[in-house]
Amino acid sequence: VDVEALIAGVLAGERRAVARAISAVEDGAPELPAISAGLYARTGTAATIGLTGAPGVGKSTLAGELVRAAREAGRTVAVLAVDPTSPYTGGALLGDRVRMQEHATDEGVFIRSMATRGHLGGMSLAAPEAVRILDAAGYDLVIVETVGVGQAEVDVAAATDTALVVLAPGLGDAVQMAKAGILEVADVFVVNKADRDGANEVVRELHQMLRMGPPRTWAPPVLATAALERRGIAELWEAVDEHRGHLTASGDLEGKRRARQLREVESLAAERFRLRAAATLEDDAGLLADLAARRIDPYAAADQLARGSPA
Ligand SMILES: Nc1nc2c(ncn2[C@@H]2O[C@H](COP(=O)(O)OP(=O)(O)O)[C@@H](O)[C@H]2O)c(=O)[nH]1
Ligand SMILES: [Mg+2]
Repeated sequence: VDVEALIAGVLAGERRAVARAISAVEDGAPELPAISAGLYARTGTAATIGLTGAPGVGKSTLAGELVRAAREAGRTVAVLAVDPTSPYTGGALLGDRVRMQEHATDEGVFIRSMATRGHLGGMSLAAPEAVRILDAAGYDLVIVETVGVGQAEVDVAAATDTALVVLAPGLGDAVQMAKAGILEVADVFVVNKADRDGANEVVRELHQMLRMGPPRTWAPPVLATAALERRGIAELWEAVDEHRGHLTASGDLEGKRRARQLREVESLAAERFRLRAAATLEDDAGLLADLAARRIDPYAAADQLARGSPA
């Protein structure tokens, strides 16, 4: 792989280069550190939006509508549909492509599914790297859609500037969301399928849960949408804009990004250390023998390994 050409291609916004770079992230390819090094200085300008919620609530449909809103506002946009639990981009994600097909010929739109094939840090590390590639490629807006509401999905949503949590009548109730820790990371709540019975109850339930939670500097609004009928989309777009305005004005955007960088470097370093410690331990016949003979205990052995690693 010609990494220099790949980096230049991404920076020039060439779709094939962007697609190849994201594949390198999925695979945890050996050239990934070099790609990251070549792009990082050119990132940080895209706005990022996360879409999380139970399967079937309408995330992909909403993503398609947000793409339309972004294009109408004259902004370019990328959609990254991620499945943190699967090494394959499964049926749900392929369905997403079909749903967003009307944008397929628009040069200002890039749509891509992503799975975790070989990236050692899993999706919570792979997704932010893929987002940075899209950022470096010049997309004004990056929308990240996850397939469900597990811990990995919460992590991915928390790694965007504005996290949208989507519910729908009969799907993924608020109590379930609270258990998954998703309420805390939500910046905007979307109750989709407002054309169906029960949407008002979901809205009410959410307001109730929010009242019970701790006070926050940003009170997440609860919006009702009917994505299929394109109802409530303008209001949603406005709420996203407002949240971004709040982030910028309050300094929370800087804080959020700093916290994210810290977590990411910490995770990457921990992953490297874990691999190195495992390899060292396997090679250290003496230490293993001491452990087996009970001459050293696991805590002391771990300390020894930790001290032995260069910082
Ligand atoms: N009635 C109704 N159906 C919707 C609405 N939005 C999406 N759907 C449908 O719900 C199904 C799941 O939508 P999808 O966007 O794939 O959900 P995802 O799994 O969260 O990405 C599809 O059949 C959509 O057409 C809506 O506002 N009202
Ligand atoms: Mg979807």
